[in-house]
Amino acid sequence: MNKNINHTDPAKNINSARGNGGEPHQKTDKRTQALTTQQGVVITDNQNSLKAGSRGPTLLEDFILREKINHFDHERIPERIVHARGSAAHGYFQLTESLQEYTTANILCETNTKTPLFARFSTVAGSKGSKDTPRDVRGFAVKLYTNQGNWDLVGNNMPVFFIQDAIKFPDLIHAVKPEPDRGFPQAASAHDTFWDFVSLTPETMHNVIWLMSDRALPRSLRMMEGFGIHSYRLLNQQGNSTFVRFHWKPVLGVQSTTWDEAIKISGADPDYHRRDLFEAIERGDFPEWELGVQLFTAEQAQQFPFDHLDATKLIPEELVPVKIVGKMVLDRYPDNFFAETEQVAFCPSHVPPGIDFSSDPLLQGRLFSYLDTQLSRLGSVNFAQLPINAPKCPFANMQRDGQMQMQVPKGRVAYEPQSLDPDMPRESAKRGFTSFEEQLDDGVTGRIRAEKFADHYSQPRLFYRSQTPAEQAHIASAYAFELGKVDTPHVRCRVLSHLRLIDENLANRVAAALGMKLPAAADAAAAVQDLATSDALQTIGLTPARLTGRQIGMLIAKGSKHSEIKKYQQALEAEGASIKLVAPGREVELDDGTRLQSAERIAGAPSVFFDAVVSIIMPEQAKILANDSSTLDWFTDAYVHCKAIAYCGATDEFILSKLPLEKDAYITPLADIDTFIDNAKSRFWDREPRVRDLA
Ligand code: HDE
Repeated sequence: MNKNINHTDPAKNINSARGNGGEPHQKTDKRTQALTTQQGVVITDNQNSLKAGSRGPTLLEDFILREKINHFDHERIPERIVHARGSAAHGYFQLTESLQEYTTANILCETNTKTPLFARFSTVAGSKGSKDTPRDVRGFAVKLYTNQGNWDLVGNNMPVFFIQDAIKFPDLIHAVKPEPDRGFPQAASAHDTFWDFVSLTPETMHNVIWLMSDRALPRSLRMMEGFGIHSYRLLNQQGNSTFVRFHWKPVLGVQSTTWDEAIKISGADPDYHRRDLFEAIERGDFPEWELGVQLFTAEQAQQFPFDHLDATKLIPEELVPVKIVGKMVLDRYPDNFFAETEQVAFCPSHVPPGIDFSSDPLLQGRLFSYLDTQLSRLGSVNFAQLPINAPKCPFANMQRDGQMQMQVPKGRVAYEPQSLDPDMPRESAKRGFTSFEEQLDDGVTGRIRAEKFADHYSQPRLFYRSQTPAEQAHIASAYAFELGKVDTPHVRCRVLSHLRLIDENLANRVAAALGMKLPAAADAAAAVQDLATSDALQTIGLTPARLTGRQIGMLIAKGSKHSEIKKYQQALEAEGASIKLVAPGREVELDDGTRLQSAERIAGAPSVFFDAVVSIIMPEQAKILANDSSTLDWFTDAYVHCKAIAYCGATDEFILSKLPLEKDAYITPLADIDTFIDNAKSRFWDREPRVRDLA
């Protein structure tokens, strides 16, 4: 952790010369290969274009310049229409419990196979360069390179979706994206068009309340649940079908930031989640999730108080338990962001034999959309040949040609049936993909929604009533914040009319925070049910009281006691925390003369980056830091974000005493290390009503 300071500059060993205009020329030597054009021609000078005289115009003849600039001009591909901003990692999946009884998919039957995978996490609404921490749903897409073909489980970090039918997806996305006339807001749902659309579309109410909850503010990508959302089918040897909903459960538990933190993080580090994923993998703290399945039959489904083909409905774990069957580990960051994270193409239609689709109308639309979108994004039907997309099991077919064809097929046969080439691939009834033979009960074609889809409020009510009081306050405050950004009064009013059907108390809180009168309740299309609450839907309830995966910020400065620093480092690391040293500069001389490198300057590392903070400084430095606003914010923010703080005498005397904070059980002197360690495992939510006027 205490990296040795190394000031050696490797550039000194490079074979470098200066050119006519003072420009550096780093020349190849025995170790390095020569720089070439795309055609393999070695380049003599990568600093100067070919000119008529040293001060004259550039010559068209310079094919080296033209090739380089031409390639550069076309470096970008269209970003994803949704989920443009993402971060990914390689890893593997290992099954712990076979589902052989239910499916023929090897990945769900073979416990001794390690299946390589690539997982990409994303925000939905923002552009590729937008911040990591908006209030948003997160994409959770996993490409599993199974030995029977790729399986893309393309899900989200929330178990439900906004709409019930794919035909509404373009409307939903157009409503949430920047408004077309003004081109803002970026990566935000807090604007009129989003709330106008959702307030006129009651089926969105369930996902919207999840969006208003702390689930939309993950602390880390490593601390999110993933959900396949739709019901899929598992098919066994006999062709029997069992419905399944897929869950990814993070080993670190579900953890979130507060809204105030999320806003400040996005200013201080727009790459917060991406950096966290990268650093965790670099440290060897490999993110892990358990794969869970909810299995149920069509007969069971008929007893549910909702239709499971409706993607706005979750199946409470109390109704159908989540059976843990395997584990995903992410152990390698991509080598190249573009080639892998950007070019990966997920399609829910990629499933191996033994996994099949349900008739969920949203899923059915997705089966078309994802394949189709790759044509605009990757530009060719051959996108599956890119290394990140290609299966890792044998594959062979007679599809041919197309832009950017990478393969060189041999022979004269590219059709089937054929009798000229005995080596060409043929179908296999035994190993091939088979669709479930569903007996359809309603053979009439029509644009008709299933009747039970009309229940729009029972599950949002279930969700709200399942939350702890702190989470309910966050939800009410989120509605108030978002609606506070909506200028059109009738839109705000319409949202309140829906909230009354979800929970009268929620509606009252939001109306009061907005200073508005409650309108009449909306007209529900179906009776609202009081369903049994479910603790599994909480966030705070799912945060384990552990330090593993948490990050502690430690403020040190000139003359800080090395022995104290070590004591805290050792104790915290033993509990699984990682520690970042924060200081006025990047190097610090301690009391015993040791020079330590800090991870960040305090001006660049606000306490919103950390789960708890420790301050070990001497009086002289404390006096200086007491006049530094970033230091004062460091402690104030840790306090208002309900974090544990361990302080030394000088911090107390010169800094804390200046701040409007009340010493409570989560603010402890350095000597009380055990209490700090216990406190740092969670947030002190009891402090929140004293520091924030929540709705
Ligand atoms: Fe997507 N979605 N989606 N979506 N979605 C895309 O595909 C679409 C839906 C999800 O990391 C696009 O390759 C339609 C539900 C994720 O690359 C596009 C509908 C869920 C990702 C598309 C939905 C998702 C996408 C954009 C309604 C959760 C990012 C680029 C029928 C279960 C994957 C692309 C990645 C991406 C369409 C609804 C999750 C346009 C039409 C429900 C995680 O094809």
